[in-house]
Amino acid sequence: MSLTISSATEYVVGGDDGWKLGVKYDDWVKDRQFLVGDTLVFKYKSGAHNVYKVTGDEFKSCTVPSNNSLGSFTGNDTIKLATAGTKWYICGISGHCNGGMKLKITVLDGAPAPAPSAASTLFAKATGFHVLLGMIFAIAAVIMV
Ligand SMILES: [Cu+2]
Repeated sequence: MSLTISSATEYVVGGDDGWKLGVKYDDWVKDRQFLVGDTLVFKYKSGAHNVYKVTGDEFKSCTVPSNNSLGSFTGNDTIKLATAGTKWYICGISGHCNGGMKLKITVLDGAPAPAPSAASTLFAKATGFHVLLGMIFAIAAVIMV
């Protein structure tokens, strides 16, 4: 069991482009880090596309599995990344996977160590300064009495 502090992220696959032909999904994946607990959302015009979770071999050969492992195709298909490892998704419409509608991501286990935020560092400094200020006033008060 690992304790996850950060909240889960929801990724709309392809960003504003969504799930369609003509999007370079490798480029979209490059700058993102996927963690267990995050969610993928495939957005597309219902009926125009679909989403299948596939194996690495099926991904390479663009083979559409006979079962739909993602449930219904609504055009707003949400997938929770439940386990770490490499995940492959393709569009099952004929020719679309070969046309580029294929997504490969690596899901990492757990959250990265949270870096101390600038705000909390500032707060620590401010607190230290106030303690110092308080001591000066306390000393001044003693002298004045
Ligand atoms: Cu498609």
